[in-house]
Amino acid sequence: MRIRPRFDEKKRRSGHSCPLHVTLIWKLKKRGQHKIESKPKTKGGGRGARPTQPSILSQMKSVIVGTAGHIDHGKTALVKALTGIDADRLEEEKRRGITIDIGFAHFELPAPDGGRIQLGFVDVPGHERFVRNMLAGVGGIDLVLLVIAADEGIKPQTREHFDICRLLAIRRGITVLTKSDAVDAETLAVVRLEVENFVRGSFLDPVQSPIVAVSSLTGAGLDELKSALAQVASEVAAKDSAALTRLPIDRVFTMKGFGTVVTGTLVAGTIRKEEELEVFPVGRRVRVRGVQVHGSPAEAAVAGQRTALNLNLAGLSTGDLARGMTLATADTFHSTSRVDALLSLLPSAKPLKDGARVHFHAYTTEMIAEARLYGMNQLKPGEEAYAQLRFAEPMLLLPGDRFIVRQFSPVVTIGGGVVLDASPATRKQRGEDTTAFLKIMRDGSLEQVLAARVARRGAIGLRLNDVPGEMNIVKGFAMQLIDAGGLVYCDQVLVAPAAFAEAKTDVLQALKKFHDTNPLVAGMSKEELRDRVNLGPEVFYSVLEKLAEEKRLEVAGELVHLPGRGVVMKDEEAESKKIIEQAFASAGLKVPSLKEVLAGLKVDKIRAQKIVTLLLRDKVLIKISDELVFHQSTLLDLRHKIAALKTTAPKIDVARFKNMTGVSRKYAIPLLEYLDRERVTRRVGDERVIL
Ligand SMILES: Nc1nc2c(ncn2[C@@H]2O[C@H](COP(=O)(O)OP(=O)(O)OP(=O)(O)O)[C@@H](O)[C@H]2O)c(=O)[nH]1
Ligand SMILES: [Mg+2]
Repeated sequence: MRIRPRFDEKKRRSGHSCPLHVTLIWKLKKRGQHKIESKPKTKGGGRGARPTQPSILSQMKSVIVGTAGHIDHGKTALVKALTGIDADRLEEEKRRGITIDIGFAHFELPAPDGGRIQLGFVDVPGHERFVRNMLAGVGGIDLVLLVIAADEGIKPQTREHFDICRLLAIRRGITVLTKSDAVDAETLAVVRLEVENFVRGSFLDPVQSPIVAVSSLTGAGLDELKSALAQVASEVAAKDSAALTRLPIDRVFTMKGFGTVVTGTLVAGTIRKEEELEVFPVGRRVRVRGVQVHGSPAEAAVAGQRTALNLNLAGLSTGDLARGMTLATADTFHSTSRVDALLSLLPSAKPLKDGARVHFHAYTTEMIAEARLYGMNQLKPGEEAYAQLRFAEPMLLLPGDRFIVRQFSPVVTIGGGVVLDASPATRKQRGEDTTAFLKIMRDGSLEQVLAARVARRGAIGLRLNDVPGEMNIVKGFAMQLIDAGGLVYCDQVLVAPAAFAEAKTDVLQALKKFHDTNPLVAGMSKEELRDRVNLGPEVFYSVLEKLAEEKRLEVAGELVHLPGRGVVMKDEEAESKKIIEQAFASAGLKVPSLKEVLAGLKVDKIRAQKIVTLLLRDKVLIKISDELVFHQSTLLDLRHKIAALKTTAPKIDVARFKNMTGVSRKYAIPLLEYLDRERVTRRVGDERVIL
């Protein structure tokens, strides 16, 4: 079951719940002051001026910062104090003074190296009832601000959000002690100590990650926080803008006059105007009419940027899109209903039984899943295991994607993990070595991963075109890996050397068996052989080619045979030839059908047919119609007989011919026509004149 948050429905109806900056830009555009195609004045210098240079944007490092922490600890206030933007955009949020759904803001900071860093903020709700919304926002972030109010210290959602960050393997962050103005210096020092102990040994360990005390009210500590942010953001590994594109959708709405707009954190790749993307799991294409990055029109959005796209839906309607879907590079990926993963259970969780149902969250997707544990009946708290997650509906997931699982009921975060294989083998293909395979997926180099992915498919192999999608790598890189991997190319299919060798052995064995049971036959037809060894055409023909090259078999037209086998011995051929000839010679004019003669022979049909062809070529047998073949001596006799009639009776009709020869009408007519063709007779009305 796909769970669509209520707010999406609300937004679609009201059409005005997009963030302020997006609304503003699109409104300006509507008035013609700021066309979506036109360039922002600050960059392009007005109409007709230099085009916006996406390269400038892409050169500036873009980092997504997420907030995390307990309700009311001052996350939204902090984002506003840093960026000037109120990320609480819903009317209900403003009324209740709490964040309900994720909100967004952005600003730029001077980087320590003298350049600039673009920071996109995803502000999340702290309320325990909205953890699922928090999860939709936190999936794409690069660094986290773990917000802890100095006057309250560590609270339940401080722990839960921190667990989530660790399970998602967020690498960097800053711990922010907010509301420093609300406590005295002594209390602040105590809280700091408590917090230091809390984060020690994690990615937020004070050794590498600062703990900064601030007051959003007075502004105290904000400068220190900004320079810490610039420092950590400059150290964070940037998302890969050259990778295959993925934009998990977090909002969908319509703007009057502009149509459908989707927003999300661009987690990989680049999206350009006019580009076509595929919607997952819908599997349909849409076209990008316009791109906005952090609220400004752009030629392109690159990974690490908050992105809004104005879409041409090409037959879809706005209602077909929702949070949880993904826009991605077209014609590359497949949605999946099951993934193999490494699943970790939090020490605080209850044991997880094999087959248990959980709430699964990855990027903006939320889905019910069944967790099938490999090789165990239950997963203990604090431990990890390989598991297959089976979803109620397909979605786009790729190796390396992190996810969170929450207990089915009551709903609390219990664990998470990483997708190792989004195209798992079926039970039949799998055999016993799933664990070994998943270990390679987890720890192996990309070359080893590719080799294992190819090898597990045996002689079926992996299609070249499926490598990028299955491994989430661009084609050029896939080709490099393939070239380095010692894999066998079978046209468009990759096969492991061992499987190729096995296929070769199978082909040779099948041929040998064929020759043993059909000693008089020249060879086995290619298709029959392929059928026997059960290989796909690409692999089969590559195997044939290789074996022929190695002179271990020979291909003659459509037939394949082992060297020195499948050639009929001279005397055997002669014997068959004699039998056929005899059969026709002794039959006189009352010849049997060719089929009957061939069926009576011991030699193989194809071979016999060949001998008949030879006999016809040598004019030992003569074909006078599609059905009738005679021995040449029989026809010669007939010609003599007819010629001899000429002196006594120069004309002959069908009845007389039948009488004379003793054949039925079925034979008489074709024979007379033959005689006409041979100019022994000439037809005149119903009679024949003997020439
Ligand atoms: N004195 C003081 N009050 C603050 C500070 N920061 C936030 N507040 C107040 O704390 C309350 C909650 O702040 P928010 O920023 O909404 O808290 P939040 O963490 O975003 O809350 P949720 O999003 O609902 O989880 C508000 O009334 C703020 O005015 C601060 O530095 N000092
Ligand atoms: Mg808030």
